[in-house]
Amino acid sequence: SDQSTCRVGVVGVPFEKGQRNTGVSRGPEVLRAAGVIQDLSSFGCDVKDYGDVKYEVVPAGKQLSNMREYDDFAACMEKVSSSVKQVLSDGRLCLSLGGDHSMGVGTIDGHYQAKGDLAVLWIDAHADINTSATSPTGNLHGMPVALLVKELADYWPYLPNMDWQVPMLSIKNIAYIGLRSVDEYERLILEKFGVTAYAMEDVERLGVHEVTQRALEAINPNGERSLHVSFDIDSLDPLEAPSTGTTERGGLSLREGVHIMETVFASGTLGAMDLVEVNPLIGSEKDVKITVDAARQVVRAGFGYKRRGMPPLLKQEIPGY
Ligand code: 6HN
Ligand code: MN
Ligand code: MN
Ligand code: MN
Repeated sequence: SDQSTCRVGVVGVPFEKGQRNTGVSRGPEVLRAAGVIQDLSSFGCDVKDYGDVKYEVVPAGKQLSNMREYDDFAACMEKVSSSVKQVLSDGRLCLSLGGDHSMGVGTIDGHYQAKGDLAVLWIDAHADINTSATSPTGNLHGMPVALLVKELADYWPYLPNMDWQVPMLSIKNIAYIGLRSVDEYERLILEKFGVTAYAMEDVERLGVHEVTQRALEAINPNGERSLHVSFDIDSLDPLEAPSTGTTERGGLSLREGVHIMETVFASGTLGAMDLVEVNPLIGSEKDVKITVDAARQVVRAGFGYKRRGMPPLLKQEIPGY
C-alpha cells in the first residue's frame, strides 16, 4: 500500500500581531491538542512536528505608517519562512498552523525558496491584498498577498528588516475562493490585474467543485507548479467556524471547505497548506470546539482523508480477516 507515502511536517506559528484580537496565537496549541497530527497519522501519513516558530524583535528604528506591529511581523516571518523551507527541503509537505493570516508572507516565501514558481489558492472571506496605503485598519493580516506579488512591489515603501523577502509571486498565479468582504481598493486591484477570484456568488452559480477545478486550472494549468493553499477559517460561515476574529456571514459550508481540499488533494500538486485565524478566546467553549473540529476536517481532507472511508493500515494481520 502507498498510504505511508504522505509525509508531512507541521509548523506552529503562534503569531497574532497582524490583527487586534488576543488569542489567535493560541491556534497552534489548540489545534495540536485537538489532534490535528493524530488525525493525519491515523490514516497513514508520516507526520513530524517541527514545533513552534520563535523570534526576537529587531526594532527598525522608525515607525512604518499604517502597519501595526511591523517589527514583530518582520522578525517572525523571516523565521516562518526558514521553517517552511526546511520542512519542504526534508521532502515533506508542510502544514502551517496559525496564527493570523499575515503569516502567509512567511509560509509562501519559504515555499517559494524551496520549490520555485508557485500557484497559490487563497481561501478566505477577505482578499488580504491591501497595501499600507489602502488598508482601512493598518492590520497586517489584511496585507499579505500585496506583500507577496511582484505586480504590487512598487506600491510599498522601503520595508526595513524585510530584505530576506523578495516579492516573487505573479498575481496571475493566485486564485481566491470564498470572497464576500473585499475593500474598495482591493476590488480595484483585483479588477486591474484580472485576478482569478471566485466570490460566494460564483460558488452559488457554479458549485464548489467547478469553482475549485477552474481555480486550479487558471493558476496551474499543467500542474507543474507547487501548490500553496492558504486556508483562512473565516472563509467558512460563522455558523460552522464562529471562533475567529473577522467573521462574515454567508460563507462556505464545512462541506464545501472539505470538498475544496479533497479536490486539491486529488490534483496531486499540494506542496504546503496554511490553516489560519482560529481564535480559541472568541466565543463559548462549544464555539471553539465547532471551529477546531471544522479546521481538522479541512486539514485532513487536504492530505488525503476520504469521507467514504479509508482502508485499514494493515500494520498486522487481524486473525479471521
Ligand atoms: N483576514 N480587509 C480588512 C483589513 O483590515 O484589511 C480585513 C482583513 C481580514 C484579514 O481575515 O485574514
Ligand atoms: Mn485571511
Ligand atoms: Mn479572512
Ligand atoms: Mn473532483
